[in-house]
Amino acid sequence: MTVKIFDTPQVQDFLNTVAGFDQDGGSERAKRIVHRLLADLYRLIDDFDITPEEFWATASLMNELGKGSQFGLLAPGLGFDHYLDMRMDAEDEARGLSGGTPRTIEGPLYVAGAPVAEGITRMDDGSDSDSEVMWLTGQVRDTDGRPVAGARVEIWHANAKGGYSHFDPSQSEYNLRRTIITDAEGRYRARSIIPSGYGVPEGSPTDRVLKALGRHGQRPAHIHYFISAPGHKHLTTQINLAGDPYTWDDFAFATREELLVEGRPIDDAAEAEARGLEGPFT
Ligand code: MBD
Ligand code: FE
Repeated sequence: MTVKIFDTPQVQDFLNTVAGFDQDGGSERAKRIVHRLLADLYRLIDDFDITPEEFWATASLMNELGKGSQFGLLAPGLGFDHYLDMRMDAEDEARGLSGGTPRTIEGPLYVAGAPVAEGITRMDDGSDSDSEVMWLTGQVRDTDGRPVAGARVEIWHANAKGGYSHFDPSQSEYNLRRTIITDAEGRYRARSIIPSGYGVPEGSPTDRVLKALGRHGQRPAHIHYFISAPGHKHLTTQINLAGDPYTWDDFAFATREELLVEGRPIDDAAEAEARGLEGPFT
């Protein structure tokens, strides 16, 4: 039998008590936020006639997410990371800050403390001889187009199986994770291997939520960047390797037109030398 109790004074008084409105201590902001959150959820329980079994199954799913440290993986799948980006974009626009490479989400797989190199580095440990060599080169410029020397470029990406070191026990520590300090011209160069897209682990709690929505947990091939320099706003972004079937079907909603990069074969040794694409690596 469907009952509706949310709009009764008893329930409204009860919500106020639960959110600490009758107490002096605590934080006003926390009280107001928890009150809103609980009100929305209580109303949802009424409107969808959520059964106790459904409620406790959800509690159990949340426990599993926590045990597997997976809330950070489900969050982008539910659009939270991209929604926060949309809010920061709107804030920048309202402040008149525009131009430059657009931001996109960090994701849950960054690890601090990667090896630091000056100007040029090699990111892969050389253990994966089947993967194709990839060079990442670029120049950090400020919004007036001036090169930024000494900027920190942190790069991390998956291997050809879509796995990230630290989370994938088959890889060495900090494989495919480096920090490069830009040279006098603001440039960085990194030798690495071409990554594949990431897929949410089959059967994981995140996968079960996505499956319930009829969705997949695939990301297109991508490379993460943090760019920072004193006196400049931190940039969190990614590039996408063009041509991936998931480019516009990313479960984490991170693709942006301006971040699509068309790879290009370098088969001319003279060009490679002219562009400084060789060791020694620091
Ligand atoms: C990833 O590699 C990633 O970048 C995001 C956002 C989510 C899961 C895996
Ligand atoms: Fe990623």
